[in-house]
Amino acid sequence: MKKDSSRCESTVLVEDDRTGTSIETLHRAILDNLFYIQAKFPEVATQNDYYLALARTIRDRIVHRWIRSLETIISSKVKIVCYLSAEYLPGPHLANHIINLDLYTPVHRAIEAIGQDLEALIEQEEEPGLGNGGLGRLAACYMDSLATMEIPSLGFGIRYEHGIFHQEIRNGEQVETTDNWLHLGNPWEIRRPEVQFYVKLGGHTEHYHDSDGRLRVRWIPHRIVKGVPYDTPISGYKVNTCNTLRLWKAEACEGFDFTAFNKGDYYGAVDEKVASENLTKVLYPNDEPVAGKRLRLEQQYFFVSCSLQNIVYLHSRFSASFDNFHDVWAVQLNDTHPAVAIPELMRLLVDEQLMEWEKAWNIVQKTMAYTNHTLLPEALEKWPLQLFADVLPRHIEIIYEINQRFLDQVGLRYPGDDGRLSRMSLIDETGDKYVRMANLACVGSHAVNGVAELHTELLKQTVLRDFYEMTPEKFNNKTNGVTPRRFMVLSNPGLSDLITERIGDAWIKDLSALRGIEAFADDAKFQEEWRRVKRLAKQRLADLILEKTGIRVNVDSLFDIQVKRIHEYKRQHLMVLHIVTLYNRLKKNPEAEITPRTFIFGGKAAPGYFMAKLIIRLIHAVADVVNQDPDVRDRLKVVFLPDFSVKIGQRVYPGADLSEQISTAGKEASGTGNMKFSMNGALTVGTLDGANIEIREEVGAENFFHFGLTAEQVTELKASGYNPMERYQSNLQLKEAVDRIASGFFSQGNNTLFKPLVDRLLYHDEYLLFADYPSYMGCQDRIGQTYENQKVWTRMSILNVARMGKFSSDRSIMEYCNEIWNVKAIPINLDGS
Ligand code: F58
Repeated sequence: MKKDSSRCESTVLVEDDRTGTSIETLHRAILDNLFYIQAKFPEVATQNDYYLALARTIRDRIVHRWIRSLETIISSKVKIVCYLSAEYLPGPHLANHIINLDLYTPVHRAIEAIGQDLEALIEQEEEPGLGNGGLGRLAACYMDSLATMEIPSLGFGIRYEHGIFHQEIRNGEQVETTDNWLHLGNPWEIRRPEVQFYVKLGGHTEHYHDSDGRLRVRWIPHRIVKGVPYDTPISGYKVNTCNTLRLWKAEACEGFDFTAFNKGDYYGAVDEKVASENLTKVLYPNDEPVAGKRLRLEQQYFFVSCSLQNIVYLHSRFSASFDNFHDVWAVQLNDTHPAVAIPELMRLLVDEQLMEWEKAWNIVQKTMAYTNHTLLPEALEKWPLQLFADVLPRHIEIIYEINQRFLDQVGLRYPGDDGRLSRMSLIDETGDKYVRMANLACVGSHAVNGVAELHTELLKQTVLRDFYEMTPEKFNNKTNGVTPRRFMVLSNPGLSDLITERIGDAWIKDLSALRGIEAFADDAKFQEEWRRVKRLAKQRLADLILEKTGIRVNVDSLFDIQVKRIHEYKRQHLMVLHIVTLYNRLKKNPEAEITPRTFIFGGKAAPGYFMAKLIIRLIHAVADVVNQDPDVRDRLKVVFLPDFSVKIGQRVYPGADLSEQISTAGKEASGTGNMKFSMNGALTVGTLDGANIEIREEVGAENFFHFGLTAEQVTELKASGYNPMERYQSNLQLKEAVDRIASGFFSQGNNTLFKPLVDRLLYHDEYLLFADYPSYMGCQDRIGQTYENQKVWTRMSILNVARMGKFSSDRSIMEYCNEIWNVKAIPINLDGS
């Protein structure tokens, strides 16, 4: 509050236009921003103008918290978490900040008074698609929890100008179009051109002795790129903490190369600018191996170097010496994409701070921790040695030195074990030479974690086995979690209000409190309310489906949903086999008793992943036939929701009855969609894979539809010689489903279109769809029957939500804080004390 000077005699207290939260002040501030920031007046303002004016109004109410949080971090000498991730998928910010500030009602009223609709303005925001899938979304959930739990932290990443491509469907096929998320302006970020770091690339090194006789290394780069940070506030839920997500943009060091310009070579002069800015132009969309992509390596190094230079600069400003660096900074590597942080911090400490190697290495190891997100060997990053050396000539020397010292230790520990030396080396020399990023990350970190119990166990037994045997104390599990703020409060207000009416709102920050609703699992009134809420969410999803696909669905049918990246190991095509099996049953006997179902798919395929794109094609082909066939009588509907995103997810999870989590056991590291569905009252049909196992443990086996081989059985079956053709021959339903696809029935008689997919299954079936098919069908039949009994189903749904406490990202972050980072919360005081 401040005194209104214009009415000084009466000393009336009025709210500040930038911080006040009454309806009147918000109303005034929004119109003010429309006028002064957008330079628009109501008669000509677009919906986007109103969105931007509102976003600025909300941002103003965050800034105080944001600045105080930064001041506190700097002044109070507490340990700070730095989360390094090449990807973030935060979803739209506006509604999240509004609920975090507890301003929903006054903002709603203020917007109403202006004659606008808050939901429509929220919808207007284009989300930053700065990630591919689960890994990027996890980073965003963790940033949310860090802020809500008042942990001083900084997220570092890349400000891609073009995020993940948009997916359009043309004639049943995925077509990629460029994302342009910044085109209407981004009100959340603040560019800080005064903070800039220079990143060297390419060139060579020179070794020399300085005037003190010390051996030094000079890196003479081929080029230098400037990194400029863009800061985005990450507010916590109903706390003063507001952390920073700092994303780096690459720019040319100088606007022009004046030598080239003076020679009249204007285009040559601009070339360098273009080349530099290319570094952060676009997110790599591939789920495929990225080895060989120079620009990708440059991107990784660019953001890592900017971030570490930034940290080192802050350290040098606010700490007396570098000896305690690891007591001030905890750096978490989100997969191996930022693993070049290990040699980079060595370079900064040894080459630039002139620290002794051993001392620097000790600090680096104590600072860094590494999270692994995949067991798929083809997804483990390795860089061709020559490429790596070309881009990072100094880092390859540092890696050699680390490797030599490390392999000496391995040799001492396991004398004569050459196989082990070769497997553990940071350099793969078994054929073409590569730098192995996972090995580097293990060696340079004090902690290595997987993202679900099974995943961590498998890491220890398979891809990282040698490292586990040598340093078991480094290995630990941190089961993933998701934020209940975005995935319950924000996306499912109906369910959240119903829960809060019964047990209060403490669950929003302590998800284990959801247990309180168990008591109402059989309460007829509560059950009825629960079904009403679910039906409304299904209606909202049905509206979205109609808008995006033109397909009308029956909200009383069972909504059976699989949304995630399209990948063979995730087995979207197993769900298709179920659909075709049901279709075949109806074709044989149109009167067959079946539970009406709406099958909903969503997810992007990597542009270069042929088989994933063919799966999308197949889903559309099946949908076209099944949705039109009069024999089906609308009992089955198949829908593909295009361009799946965080925003669409928020509409999908609340509307699901059944969540499909059907990866081949041992392949999905954790999964996080499984958690989002279950928190919103969907029941899961799933394999014993990733976090499914822990979800089942929590909700109770009787409230989870499990099927399929275990990870162990998968390994055994493969070892004993799996023959998919045999399975096909011996199961009539399976054979008929496969034959129907192969025959061209779904592709206007074209029997070659799906041949690659069918042949893959018949002759390889790497992901064991045919082996799991009978058990999946049996399970789905039980699911259909259970759904017929709405009382039983609702009880199971309530119990699923009640028992999801473990899967809040707050729990995961608490474990990271206590067991890896050793950091503590510090509440932020707004009055500066
Ligand atoms: C995912 N990985 C895991 N990678 O597949 C999923 O099980 C897990 O729940 C999630 O991480 C969070 O731990 C994932 O999303 C990527 O998107 C990579 C991005 C870079 C290229 C290779 C894929």
